[in-house]
Amino acid sequence: MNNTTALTLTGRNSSHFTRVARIFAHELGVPIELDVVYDLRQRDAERFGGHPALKIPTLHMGTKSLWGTENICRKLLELAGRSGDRSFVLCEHYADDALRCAQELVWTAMSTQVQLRMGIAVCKLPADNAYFEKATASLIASLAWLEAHIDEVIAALPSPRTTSVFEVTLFCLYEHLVFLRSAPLEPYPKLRRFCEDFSRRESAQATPFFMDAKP
Ligand SMILES: N[C@@H](CCC(=O)N[C@@H](CS)C(=O)NCC(=O)O)C(=O)O
Repeated sequence: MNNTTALTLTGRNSSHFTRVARIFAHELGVPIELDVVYDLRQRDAERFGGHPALKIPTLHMGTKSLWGTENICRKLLELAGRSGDRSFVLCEHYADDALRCAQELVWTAMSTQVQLRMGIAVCKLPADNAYFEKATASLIASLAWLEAHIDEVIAALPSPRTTSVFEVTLFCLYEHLVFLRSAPLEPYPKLRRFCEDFSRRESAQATPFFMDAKP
């Protein structure tokens, strides 16, 4: 693998996991082309860039592929020749338990959002099923915890830094909730302020959420 190999990301413009990888690439100055999956209900791994679990995103580097958003962020740092650059804070660099807990809640909330979206909006299952009601309760409680702890968690990140997996994932989670209007966001003013600040970055502005229209 050399630094001139073109990179492609199988994903969607409406996907918060995809956006995490794209923001990371942008912050690192690594060009990456999006290969859009138009229908998430498909059952053929080839339609998901070869991802056996039928998920997005997958990063393609010549003949090699890598899936898992966190893996992709780590790989992008390597590809940019900046593995040792601690101004990009990966999860393995966290030294604080509140920060580790917060990251776990953000990943979980992102997956819960997928569960709700795939189940209710895409597959048209009843929203009042106990399965989705529990998922919604989990999402709301996670957001409340993040709102209550965001100051200490941000303070626990190494400084100075360019960015961190925590900040990028929190931004993408919150913006995705705004985009899909899937939860009332009034109870979380601190999360909103954090995301307003983050949204001024070029990387955020270059990767807005929108629904990909089938060609
Ligand atoms: N653990 C995976 C999760 C990826 C994920 O859930 N992606 C969503 C889109 S944002 C997806 O593929 N949803 C389709 C499905 O769940 O069937 C990662 O880190 O990349």
